[in-house]
Amino acid sequence: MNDTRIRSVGHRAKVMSAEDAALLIAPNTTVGLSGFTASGYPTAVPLALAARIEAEHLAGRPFKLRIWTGASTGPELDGALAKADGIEFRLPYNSDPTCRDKINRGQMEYFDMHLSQVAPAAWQGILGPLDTAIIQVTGICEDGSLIPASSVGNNKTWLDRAGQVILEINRWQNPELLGMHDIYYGAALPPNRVPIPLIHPGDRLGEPCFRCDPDRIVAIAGHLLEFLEHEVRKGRLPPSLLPLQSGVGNTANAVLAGLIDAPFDNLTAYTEVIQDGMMALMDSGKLRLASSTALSLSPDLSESVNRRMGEYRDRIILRSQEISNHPEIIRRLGVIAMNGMIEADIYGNVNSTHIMGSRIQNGIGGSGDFARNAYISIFMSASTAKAEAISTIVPCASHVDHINQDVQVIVTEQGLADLRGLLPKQRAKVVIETCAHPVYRPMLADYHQRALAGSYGLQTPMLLNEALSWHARYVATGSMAVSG
Ligand code: 0RQ
Repeated sequence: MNDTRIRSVGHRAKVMSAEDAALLIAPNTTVGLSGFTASGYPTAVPLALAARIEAEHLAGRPFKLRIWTGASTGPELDGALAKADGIEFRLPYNSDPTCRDKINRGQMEYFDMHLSQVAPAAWQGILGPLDTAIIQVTGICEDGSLIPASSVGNNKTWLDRAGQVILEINRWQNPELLGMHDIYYGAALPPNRVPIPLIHPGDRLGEPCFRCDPDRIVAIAGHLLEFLEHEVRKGRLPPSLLPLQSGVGNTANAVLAGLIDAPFDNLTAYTEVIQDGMMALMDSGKLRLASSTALSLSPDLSESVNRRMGEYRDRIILRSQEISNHPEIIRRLGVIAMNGMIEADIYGNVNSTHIMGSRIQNGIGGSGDFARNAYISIFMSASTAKAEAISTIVPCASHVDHINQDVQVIVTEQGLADLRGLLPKQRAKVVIETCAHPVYRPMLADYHQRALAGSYGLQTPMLLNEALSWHARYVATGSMAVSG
């Protein structure tokens, strides 16, 4: 497919109808939509959502949403959702007559805020969590960045804060819009607030496009693909690879879907959960069969897989978890394990479970079964979390689930570190140079240099008083970065 509006292959694999996109939105959740006046607001997904809400109401099921926008929008958004009686709460500015009527009758809550204070309030969390962003864009670049439409409003914040993102492409707006926008990523809450360097009305401070989390995932998949192709060329992996294992979570799921573009055929999987990404790989014909203990699919995919279950019976095998995760079988088959992580330290010790060393996220699950026994054990994550306030590459992991001996490859959107055969000091150099985010890379390099000069021992250099200081700083200030 040669779609000039969607240049990122990873995004092309996710194209769906407005009706299917509307199914991703659950009742009683908060949705942040693009739009500032009747400009740059999505239409197809809100209309499909309004139809869905009407159908739910007819079936006697309540369905209301909390709606955040940039300012007023148009009839296909505010008007349609209000007519379907689907808006419980709305902010900020509104000019839609149906909304106005419902607000004045006490049937809709309306929070009339200063427009400049909406994004900071969303960042402070005082408005509650944002579940979904529905953003109109005019295109998606090769690297996954998003070309804005004719309004910017709160879109950057919605994209940064939302749990899931639905993009609607406006194919009417001229592609020459690219370059008109200035998307500034330097705004921060006190005490990290710094002057916004806008001196003249024509100053450009930021970037022409929105960043969006999935492009990190597309990049991770790209690095992984390159690595696997390299291993095949070297003769260390056969052309159909070895059985794949893919862990739980957003990253592992999306990275697997990204392998659709891989030049490999006849793939197999020996894993413990089959998520949407693996089904996409199977539907593409790349994945011949998958062995697992569970189908763990999103609600809308469950429905279509359930309808076609007969087609999958010969290609999916479900087993007890003592077999799906059996160390001897994983070792014998030579599984390529790909698991998500919370953080890794510069020596390749991986934390899969604890935020800042003490707060449990999920649990170790099957990651240890696979990591220790895999032919190649890969851990992946975006290089930062919480809007760059946290580096996922740290001087010292705040909790260790997978010791460095069980971790052969670390990959972030920045790059892939192949740690096989490297000594601790060599591992640190490669991890810092390839995986760390540019904001944190110099800080890590500086730490490592000073550790090399002043550590108690030189096998695995460490500054005892500093090793966990990044985590302590985050807990104290809300950021691992040193301000000023
Ligand atoms: O927080 O939910 O508040 O937004 O952690 O992060 O990036 O969406 O990652 O969904 O891929 O999950 C390790 C948890 C990764 C998963 C883990 C925050 C981040 C977000 C989720 P929000 P992402 P993923 C065998 C494999 C252990 C079990 C396993 C997991 C949330 O992969 O549970 O591997 N693994 N099983 O913001 C603070 C950091 C952070 C961070 C991420 N460094 N510091 N917060 N987050 N990194 C299969 C089975 O066992 C079934």
